[in-house]
Amino acid sequence: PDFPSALRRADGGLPEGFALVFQPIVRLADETPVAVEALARWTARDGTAVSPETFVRAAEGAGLGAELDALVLDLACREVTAAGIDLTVHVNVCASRLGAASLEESVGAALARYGLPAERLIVEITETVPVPDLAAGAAAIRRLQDLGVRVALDDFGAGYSSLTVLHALPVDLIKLDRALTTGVRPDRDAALCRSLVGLCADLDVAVVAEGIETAEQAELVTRAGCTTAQGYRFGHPAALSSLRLSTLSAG
Ligand code: G
Ligand code: G
Ligand code: NA
Ligand code: MN
Repeated sequence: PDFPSALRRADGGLPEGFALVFQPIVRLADETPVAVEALARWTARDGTAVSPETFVRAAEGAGLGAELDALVLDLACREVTAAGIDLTVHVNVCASRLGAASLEESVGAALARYGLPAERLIVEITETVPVPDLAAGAAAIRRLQDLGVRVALDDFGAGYSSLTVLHALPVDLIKLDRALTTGVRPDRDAALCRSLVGLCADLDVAVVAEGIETAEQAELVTRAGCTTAQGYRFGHPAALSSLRLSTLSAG
């Protein structure tokens, strides 16, 4: 399964076997969807479903990170505008791509091409590698914000995503990693979530709790002060057309 070749062959078009699925992000109070996260999927010619970790890394390794970002941004903006509904869309971008001029260009191009208002797009920075230079990363985030889009820190509290990063990067939103919301250590989960929600409120940073699968987990993060969440309890990643779009509203 060779994703870089498929991406190269596609030459700006859609690589064979490539698609986006979308997962709802809901307001906890009434479980109304307020946004969707676009998640890339690729099925190789031999029928193998290759995980995004694998094919995103392969694209980056082949020097095609910019092409992949452009593809995902274009397709996500195209699909949400075609759905004709006022909803916010989240798109994942690797931390290593933050600061690339091509990222800002691709964001601007996708918004302009489909007439999607910038406030409807949130760029999630996924730290599979640490942000190489925090000062440069902060400047890059400000340039994205100057375009009118919001920037989120994905998987906060796991991996490289630390308080130092939150200190340095002027993000609009953090996504609390599911390691903190499992409920396996309910007292610790609740204390950490409550503190992080309070901290983020002081910083004027929004919070989405990730990985909510059960009513107990939803209750735990709600009691800890989270107002929005994502997870299998509210919906699995699926084709945008199969989500209950009539219930989606801007958020
Ligand atoms: O959808 P799933 O849980 O399999 O995603 C696994 C990982 O791949 C997640 O960390 C997610 O952020 C990442 N991912 C999914 N789609 C994309 C994408 O379009 N671009 C990047 N850079 N990462 C993605
Ligand atoms: O790292 P990021 O948050 O972008 O990853 C999104 C990934 O998390 C997607 O691949 C999605 O399939 C997965 N995911 C979404 N909701 C849940 C959940 O409730 N439980 C688990 N285990 N994974 C989830
Ligand atoms: Na991620
Ligand atoms: Mn994400």
